Order: sequence, then structure tokens, then C-alpha cells
Amino acid sequence: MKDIETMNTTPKTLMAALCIALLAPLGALADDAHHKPAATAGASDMTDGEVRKVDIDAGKLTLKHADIKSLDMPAMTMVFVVQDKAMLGKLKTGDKIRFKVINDGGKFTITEIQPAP
Ligand SMILES: [Cu+2]
Repeated sequence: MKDIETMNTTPKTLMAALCIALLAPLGALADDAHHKPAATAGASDMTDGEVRKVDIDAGKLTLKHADIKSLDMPAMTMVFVVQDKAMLGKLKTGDKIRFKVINDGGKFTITEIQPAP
């Protein structure tokens, strides 16, 4: 009977291991946000980008952006939602900016925009 008990226990152990494996990257991500290298102190959560399209009515901004470390996203061109449409008022295609973006329930939302230094 020992063998049957072992057989029954193994899948549970496997499931637990899987759950930990699935949760680990999330924990690592959250942890990473608090341990940024000091090299870019002050602007560590800002990402470089170039404006491709401004849609003030929809509150959307198309950016060609550099790696976004906090979201684990490689460089690409994509559309972002802005937290406040007023942020788009002084932007135009071709502008070089630095921005702060959060993942708001799967919606990438820009919370801050600055002119590139
Ligand atoms: Cu992207």
C-alpha cells in the first residue's frame, strides 16, 4: 500500500512546485522594482521614447520605446493610454521624451511624461 500512497502524493507535490514556479516570476518582478541599480538613480523608472502619433481625443499615444525594465518589455513601437489627456497637449510626432508607465490591469498606462534630457 505504501506505493499507492506515494503515487497519490506525487501529483500534489508536482502541482505545488508548478504553482511556486508560476508565482516566482511575479515575485521577482515586484522585488526588482525595489532594487534598481543606483546608476540611473532618480530616473530609474523612466523610459526613453519617441512620439509616433498623438491622439488627444482618445487619450492615446503611440511611442517607439526603449526597453521597459519594470514591465519586462523589450523595445518596440506601440500604443499607450495616458492617465491624463492633458499630458498630450504639448506633444507632437517626432518628440523625444522620457515617460513612466504602469501596467493597470493589463492596460499599459503612462502616468508621467518629460522631455528627453
Ligand atoms: Cu511595448
